[in-house]
Amino acid sequence: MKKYSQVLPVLLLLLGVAGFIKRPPSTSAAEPAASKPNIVLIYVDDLGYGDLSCYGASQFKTPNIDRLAQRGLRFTNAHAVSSTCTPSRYALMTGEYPWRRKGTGIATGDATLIIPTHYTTLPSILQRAGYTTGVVGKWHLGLGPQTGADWNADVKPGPLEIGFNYSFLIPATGDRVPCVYVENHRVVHLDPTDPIQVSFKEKIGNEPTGRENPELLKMKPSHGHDMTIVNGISRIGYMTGGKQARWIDEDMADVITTKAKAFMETNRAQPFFLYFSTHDIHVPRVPHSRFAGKSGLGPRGDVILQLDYCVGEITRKLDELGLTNNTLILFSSDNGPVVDDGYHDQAVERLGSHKPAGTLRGGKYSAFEAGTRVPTLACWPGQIKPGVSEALVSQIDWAASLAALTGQKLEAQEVPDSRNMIDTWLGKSRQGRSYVVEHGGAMAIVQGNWKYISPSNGIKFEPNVRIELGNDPEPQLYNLTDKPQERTNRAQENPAKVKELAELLQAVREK
Ligand code: NG6
Ligand code: CA
Repeated sequence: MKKYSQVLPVLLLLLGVAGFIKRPPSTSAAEPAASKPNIVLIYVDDLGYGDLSCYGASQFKTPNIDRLAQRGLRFTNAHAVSSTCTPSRYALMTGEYPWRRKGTGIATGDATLIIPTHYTTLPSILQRAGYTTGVVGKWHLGLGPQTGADWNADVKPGPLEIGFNYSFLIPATGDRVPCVYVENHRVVHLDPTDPIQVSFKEKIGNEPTGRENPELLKMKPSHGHDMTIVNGISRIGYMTGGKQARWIDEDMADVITTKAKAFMETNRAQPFFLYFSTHDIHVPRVPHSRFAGKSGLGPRGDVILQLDYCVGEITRKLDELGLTNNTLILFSSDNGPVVDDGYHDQAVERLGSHKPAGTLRGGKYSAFEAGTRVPTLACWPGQIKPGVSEALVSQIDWAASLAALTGQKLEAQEVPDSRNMIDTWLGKSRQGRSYVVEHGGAMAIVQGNWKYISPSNGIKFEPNVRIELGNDPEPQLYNLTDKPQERTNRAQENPAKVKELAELLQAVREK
């Protein structure tokens, strides 16, 4: 053994001299231009176009996120695939439009895995490229087989069956039971003598609910969210058991950020992909006491500050590990903003002059621009030139773009709606997509300055959340250069454009 260790350095030296020691990837003609930076995707929940100081918010500051914007590329016309969570995330993972597949609407807390396990996914492509892949945070894509997840045994299939090597999950959203973390296949801190049961159909067990025992609540629901009470907050759905495993909302941001940092530390020596999916700024908005009351806008503003802190923790960890220059950070949101999303949390009363959607019309759930146009940043020091990109881009393209970045060839059926736009994401090109499909209640398509929203009989205004949904039985055509935007319907004066965009949308839908 000793002899071997003496010989080894000499051998390595000789090999090195001979040029056999592995070099960083070069871009010479002989070698493909693929590179394998770490990829950290920070995916925020319900963050609106106007919710960050780098996108014009002036009532509070988001310095850590702003720093990503200053050091990277800030997109002004980047879109989530849908204006709600599950369909956007489905598209992000599969590179397939969610409206092509049934069952991809907002998932309940007991939904089974909605991504077929034989699909090629964004994480499985990166695994193919040699990455270790991890998801930490909100999942909301269902867990378990068609017969339903068993929360007291192995909770699978889930992320580990569709391309992740590690997972630490909030199974659905914070406002849905079961209110427990799932690490890889297991509920964390589960006591087998106190098994978990979940129902979204009827009350089970005899625990208090928001409807029956409002006096027990520290935050009352404004609509829905009146079932089992966990940590003083009533949720969507009923659960019993798992008392020891239940999360404390105030600690959630710290818990998942700690897990995310640990994942990066553990995998520092090889390329990793971290999908860090924050619970903030979704309801229930329950900041840690460090942030409570700090924004002046009530809990909604406070959890934006908390989110900003978490982003700072991630970037500080990358600095500490010496990985900053070798890491591509993508930052975006799954859909646009909502102020009252079901709890009396002072979001409406304390909003003041803050504009969660900036100047855009609509919000979460909407086919208007604020539904899907979201803050989006790409930061990779030394590789991405800082600046602003007005290119029309969509998260649907992340799968194929990251495949291209990491040198992975794709078959036609893999991530079928995703296109390689890596040069645009890295700022080498300002050329955007020729069109982007937006999926609110109604379907819409943007091409150049024009936006068409297909006729829809849905309600125009959702009073609970106070959002204009973009539905109209008549076709809508907007010139996006009009100010204010999406106010003047130009369909009647421009029937040719309506026809052209309606046909384009139809062609995409039928593809
Ligand atoms: C809605 C919930 C809302 C939120 C949303 C999903 C009610 C009344 N409203 O049904 O609070 O949970 O679903 O949000 O229950 S998302 O960002 O995950 O899509
Ligand atoms: Ca969301």
